[in-house]
Amino acid sequence: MNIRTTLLLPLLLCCCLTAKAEEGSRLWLRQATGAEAQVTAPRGGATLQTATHELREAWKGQPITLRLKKDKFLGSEGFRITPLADRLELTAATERGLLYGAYHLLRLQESNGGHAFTPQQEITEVPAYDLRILNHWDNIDGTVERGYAGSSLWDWESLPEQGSDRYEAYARANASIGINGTVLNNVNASPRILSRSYIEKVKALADVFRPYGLRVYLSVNFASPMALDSLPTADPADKAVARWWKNKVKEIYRLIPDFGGFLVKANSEGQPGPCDYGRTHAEGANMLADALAPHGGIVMWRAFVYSPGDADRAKQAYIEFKPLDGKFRKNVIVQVKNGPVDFQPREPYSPLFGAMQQTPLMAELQITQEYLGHANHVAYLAPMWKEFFQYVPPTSLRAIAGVSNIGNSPNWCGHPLAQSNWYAFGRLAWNPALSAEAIADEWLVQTFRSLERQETSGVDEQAAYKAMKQILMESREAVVNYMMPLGLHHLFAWGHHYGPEPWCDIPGARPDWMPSYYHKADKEGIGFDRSSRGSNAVAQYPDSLARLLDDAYSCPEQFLLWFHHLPWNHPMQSGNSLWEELCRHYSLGVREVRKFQQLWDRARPYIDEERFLLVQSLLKIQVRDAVWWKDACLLYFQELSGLPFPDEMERPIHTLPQLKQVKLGISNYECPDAELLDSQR
Ligand code: BDP
Repeated sequence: MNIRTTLLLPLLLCCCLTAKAEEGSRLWLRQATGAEAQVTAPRGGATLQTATHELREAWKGQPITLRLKKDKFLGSEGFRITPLADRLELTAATERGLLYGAYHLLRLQESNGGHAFTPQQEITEVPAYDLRILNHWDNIDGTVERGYAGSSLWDWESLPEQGSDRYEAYARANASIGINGTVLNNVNASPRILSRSYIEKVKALADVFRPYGLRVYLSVNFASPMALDSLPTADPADKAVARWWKNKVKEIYRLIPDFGGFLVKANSEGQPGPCDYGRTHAEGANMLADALAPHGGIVMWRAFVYSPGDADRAKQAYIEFKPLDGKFRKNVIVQVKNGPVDFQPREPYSPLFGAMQQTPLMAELQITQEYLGHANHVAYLAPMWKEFFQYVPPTSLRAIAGVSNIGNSPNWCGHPLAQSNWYAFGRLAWNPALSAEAIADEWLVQTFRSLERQETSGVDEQAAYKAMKQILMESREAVVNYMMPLGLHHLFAWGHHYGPEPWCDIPGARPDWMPSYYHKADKEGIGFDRSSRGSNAVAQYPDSLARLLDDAYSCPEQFLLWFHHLPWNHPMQSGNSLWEELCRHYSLGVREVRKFQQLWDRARPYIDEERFLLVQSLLKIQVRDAVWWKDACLLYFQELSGLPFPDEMERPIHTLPQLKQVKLGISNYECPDAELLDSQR
């Protein structure tokens, strides 16, 4: 062997072992095509053709027969897979059911390492909710509110004339995980979305999405009649206003016969609404519901309301909406954020769930990581959503919405691992009983399985998957630890909600937008007293839970400072004081992310270099940010507590004055890149 081959050999070996570079655009749908499977299907529409096509292209197992068969149990979207002696039978009552069944089979095949397999038993799947919907906070100027993955997918300028491959790829990805609705535009809605020219653009998208069972919905601005047609009022009790909405709805349905309906943010954060005219949320919602009802459309009316009054912000939605229970039309669903404040890394559930027995409710979850490190930090959110379901039984909900994390970035979500949250949202909306672990397993193998290597069961490779799964499973808790443990919330910097600013105090700004409103830290202690001695928010929860939360010694420690203001020396279950325990959590958060770096490196030989390196570099940012969070919060709180850091705690590497100077000049809430952050430090 000469010197050149000796040098080249490791390089060649390395090239063979490393998977081809991938930018992540294929999401979890990377299966090989050209399988030419034997698929028999009746004649049908575009949805059935899509199902047949997907199976023909990728299914490697025995022949399949697709059958449409009335079946009450399966409803309009369920399916059944029956193994017969010589083939599989996939039955459903509708073409959509068959499409979901086809994707289910392909998912099982991929989970089997991409090898042909035969289900041993009959499989029956029926979605838990009829409405599994993404909310895009996309503006018509192409920006995305709280979006961290580039600009909007919708190129409004070039629609309706021009399409994009991405529109179909988007619909297909959603169908593959059972998402069947999409609200295209921001809840802070421009009235222009209802102008004739925009409805035509929306129609063009609806036409692309339809074969994939994906319906379109729009967010509407309650004052649209005034903005678009100069009506003098938007009062829901005004006949001309109601007529305007009826006509507008007719206009939409003429172009989009299966249009889903409206999502409305009203009288919230400056948006117009019925309360501007002394009417209730129910009166506003019902007026729109009456316009939509003849066409089968629905209204999703958001309960995200709060004003800078005296009442604790966490109590306000309940105070305003509970008295309206039973007053909404049948085709109204009240959409409630999972927690009572606003998508914090950890919140208790919103007490509105369970409080409105006569009103259909849907949960609004946030997939985009507005408060969990944007697209820079890994935070797999399925464990957070499962935590929510522990308190709010899935059966008590009518539907599920998720605020999308999708943009026009090549890998759709910015962070390669953030795709798992889009995926997990869809899977949980279909079946909330699935475990976060099982979803992580499914997603990881479909997303990272080497397409070149045939065998996937090597011991080392399994260890790599285990490492990646550990990152996912521990990531959300790590974020909670380094950002706001023990029930702390809203310590974010003004505006962008990325970095820490527990000291933030902008003269004249709304107090309920300031961190000090939430942490209430002073010389004596820290936390928001929502017990019966404080704002009494606990009383909005069912009695037995309220009693548990009311007592600082029985309140789960993960919610402690959400419900209690406690002295720094309050004894914790661990035997530590509250101050020591806070220090311990912040340090733990930093250590956990450092561990993610090591775990990630284990996956290197088994995944492609492009995604590997991107995640590796993002983890560096995450570690830096975790240290930033820890130092900022602990140095600031230490100034108040006057207590020393526990011996074993890793010492800060910043000073408080340094950190107070960090100002991320983030326009449109884009996350900073490492250089910007560094130059800001
Ligand atoms: C907050 C966001 C804001 C949204 C608002 C909402 O900061 O951008 O408009 O929620 O949900 O989380 O309406």
